[in-house]
Amino acid sequence: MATAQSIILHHYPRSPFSEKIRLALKMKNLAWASVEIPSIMPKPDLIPLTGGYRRTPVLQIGGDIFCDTSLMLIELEKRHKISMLALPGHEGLSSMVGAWADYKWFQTSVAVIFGTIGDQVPQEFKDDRSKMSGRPFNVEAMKAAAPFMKDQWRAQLMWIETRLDMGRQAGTGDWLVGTKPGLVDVQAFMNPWFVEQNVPDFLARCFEDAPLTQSWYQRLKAYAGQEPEVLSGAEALDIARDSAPYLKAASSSAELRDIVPGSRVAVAPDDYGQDWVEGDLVIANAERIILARYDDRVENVHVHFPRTGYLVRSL
Ligand SMILES: N[C@@H](CCC(=O)N[C@@H](CS)C(=O)NCC(=O)O)C(=O)O
Repeated sequence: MATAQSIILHHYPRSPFSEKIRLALKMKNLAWASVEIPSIMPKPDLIPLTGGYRRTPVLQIGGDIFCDTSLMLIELEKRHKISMLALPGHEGLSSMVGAWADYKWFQTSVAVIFGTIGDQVPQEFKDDRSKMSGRPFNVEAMKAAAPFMKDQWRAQLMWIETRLDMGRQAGTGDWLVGTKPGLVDVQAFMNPWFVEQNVPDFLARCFEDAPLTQSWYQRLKAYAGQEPEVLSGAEALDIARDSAPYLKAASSSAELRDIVPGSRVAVAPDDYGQDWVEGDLVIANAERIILARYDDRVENVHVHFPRTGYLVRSL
């Protein structure tokens, strides 16, 4: 039975960013609960938790809501040290690799996938993504760009192959950093997974030139982990309502900006889906910003955002 301490992931099966977190949960062998959310708006059981953030996934632990996979990985490591993924050599580097995988490489994956199977995408999905990005979801343009994007995609996959090859030659292990898999591997896993789900032949073709990456990918995919407990959106909202956010001392002492605990601020992603979440500042530092929010359905919650990739403004 899920409780205020449970890890609750709000996600949908085909979401690549969610797969990153599902992989980390499997590698850490953690118990978790799963709430399936829609892949397009509206998301009536998610928005009361986040205050407007609509991206996927969202992680909930009681009355604490974590937006963005980069922060979720940090939080899971903080709360559950075993099995450790923030291994020596992975700190900092995993965020750098994540920033590449989440933006540049991910955009290339999107172009390859929708340039190949764009005709099969339902109109509602295209309309939703056009609205979210502010750009038309143009299948014809994506089809025309697909051959160029496939070159770009494979070139990035080959960075992984190079890294693994160097490790093998130096005898330092067959993971991206050393002899055990950690956060850097988790960050790099998402794009091959996303491509495999949608254009498996293309991934297989790329693996012909990247046998070490294929083996690395299969070893990561083999983690079984625990079956999640399935929760409804309403059950997750009840858990948020019945639990208090984790108590933390308010602080913004290291801020570059004039924002102090208790002041009204708004936060939004800096790329697309720029829905501003408003709240009272609890903590702001170089790693994260925490907003206290009240919503009739969930009462008091704390919403956590990473600083990188998120805009903050005073209200
Ligand atoms: N920086 C975010 C990106 C998340 C993201 O873009 N997720 C995609 C799906 S995998 C998304 O939100 N799509 C729109 C949606 O699901 O509503 C993160 O790391 O969590």
